[in-house]
Amino acid sequence: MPSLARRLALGFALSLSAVAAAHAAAAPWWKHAVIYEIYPRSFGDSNGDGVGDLRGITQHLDYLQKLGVDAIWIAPMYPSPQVDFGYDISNYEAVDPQYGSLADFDALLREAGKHHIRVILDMVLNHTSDKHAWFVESASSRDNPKADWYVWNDGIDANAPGVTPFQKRFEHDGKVPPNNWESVFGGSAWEWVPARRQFYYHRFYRQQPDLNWRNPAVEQAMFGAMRFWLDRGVAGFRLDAISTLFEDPRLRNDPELPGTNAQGDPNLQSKYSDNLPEVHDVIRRMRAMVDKYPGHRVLIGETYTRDIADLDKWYGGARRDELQLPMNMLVGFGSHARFDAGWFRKTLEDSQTVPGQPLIVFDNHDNPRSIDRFGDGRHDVQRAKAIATLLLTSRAAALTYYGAPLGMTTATPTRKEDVRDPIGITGWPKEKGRDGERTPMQWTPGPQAGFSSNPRTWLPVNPNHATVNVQTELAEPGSLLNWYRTLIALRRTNPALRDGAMSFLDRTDPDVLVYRREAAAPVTVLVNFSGEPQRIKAGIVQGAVHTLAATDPALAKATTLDGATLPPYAAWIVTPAR
Ligand SMILES: *[C@@H]1O[C@H](CO)[C@@H](O)[C@H](O)[C@H]1NC(C)=O
Ligand SMILES: CC(=O)N[C@H]1CO[C@H](CO)[C@@H](O)[C@@H]1O
Repeated sequence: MPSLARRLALGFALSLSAVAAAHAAAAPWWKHAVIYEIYPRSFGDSNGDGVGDLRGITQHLDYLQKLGVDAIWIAPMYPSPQVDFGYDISNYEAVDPQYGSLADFDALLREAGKHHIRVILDMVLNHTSDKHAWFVESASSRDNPKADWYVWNDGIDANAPGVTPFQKRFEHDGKVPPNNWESVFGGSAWEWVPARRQFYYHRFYRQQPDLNWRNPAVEQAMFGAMRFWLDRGVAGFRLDAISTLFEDPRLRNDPELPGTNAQGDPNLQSKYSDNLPEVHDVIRRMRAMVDKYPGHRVLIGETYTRDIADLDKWYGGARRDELQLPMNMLVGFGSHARFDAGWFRKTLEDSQTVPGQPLIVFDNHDNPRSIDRFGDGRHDVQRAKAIATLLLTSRAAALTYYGAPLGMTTATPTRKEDVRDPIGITGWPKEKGRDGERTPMQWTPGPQAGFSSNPRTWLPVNPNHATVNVQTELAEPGSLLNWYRTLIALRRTNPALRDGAMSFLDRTDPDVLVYRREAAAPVTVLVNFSGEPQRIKAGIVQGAVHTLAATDPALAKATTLDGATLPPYAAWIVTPAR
């Protein structure tokens, strides 16, 4: 029979764990999530046409569950003329027939639920396709019901003072575009429509007219499209190009910078066409709309920002009433990003200063794969393990991209005739496009890497699938894929890795990054970025340690850090031995 003191202590311990359980139940799922981006053309081809589809995703849910992902984000699979591979949408409330049907989508959602995987959709708000019924109507005259749904402008007289030679290149009927704004994909951002004798604005391709978000009807229509998918059960949205929703109402010229871009146009600073404050009002209303749904639906933003202070705004600052997870693109894509302990110490430490949960990103469908950006050509897989360690043991939600956990590499086309990405066709050879990071998923060493039964896949399968593939790597204990699985399993269960504050130890070491995640049983993460001889400094973790994970199995035998050496590029995760 336990003593009174013991019973009290027991009761106290019980109520503490009840509090912890209640807290865990209250913590929204996305806070600790591993989110996996799927490029639907390239993940799994169920019908043998050489292009991936929704059923191809459903067929591979077992793998995603085994990897440990909490949610998949599917890049646009809506009907689209595919001028920009799905980022030009002609109907927001349907599935493109080449990817399947709405019934296939509902089946995917259902099956994903059985695998404890949530589904997040891409929402492209900056523009529609020029084939969308809204634009067709808007472009037909100046006085139709949707006349004001896009950004229309009369242009200015071609001989007006201040008109630049660049503007003159786009003259129609004596009129030129109202300013010097450029399309991201080359040329003027203004396109002439004879039926209206006006220009419309398009930040991206001319087939992607920008919506006029100053018109409340546009917001209502877009929110309606989002509700269409929320009602079906999606867990949230990744908002594409969110910083570009609004343009300067006075349409001032963007300042010119020296030199020209890949398309041969003058370099500009997007001062008046990007990051305008009005976008935050829309996001606050969107968040309120999404919050009406149960189950912690999430808004994730594609937020390329200059610095961490800029990122703060996307959370809604201290109010935190905008995006739950604006992407931190600075750690992985900052202009000085390199495989260097000092770089990651600085940017990961910065990442901890935002008002909400950070979301770290190293890979996506728009950039060469991180294994190539951070590799040196000889230790790429070792370095990729170091990057995976930072991604999955930082205090952050983690975003990964199909193929990254395998170490799939960027396979950029070498001949112009092989390019599929329009930006690579117009920008060749300076800009070769984004096909390299979009090649078919590598499932097996067999034909077409198990992606498709069709030898003609929409992009060629990377020949390295002979060794870089799911089947082979699952069977190899030391593979990159199994390192991802180890880390994901660890971050799911370890309280320090889930919620512990992140503090950086030994802030001056140029080669070794060491940080601690605080908790009753803290976790220390050490990553060796170098080949320079140097030992772990004494006293970083005192006393005996227990290894939670290590890229080099020999490290797991060590019982103390004192005197231990990390092999080149090794990662070691320890906790005090009990
Ligand atoms: C990091 O790796 C190098 C070998 O490349 C080794 O000489 C050095 O001692 C290691 N650093 C630590 C702190 O273990
Ligand atoms: C930042 C950015 O370019 N985001 C997206 C907005 O739309 C274009 C054109 O469709 C996409 O290619 C981009 O990914």
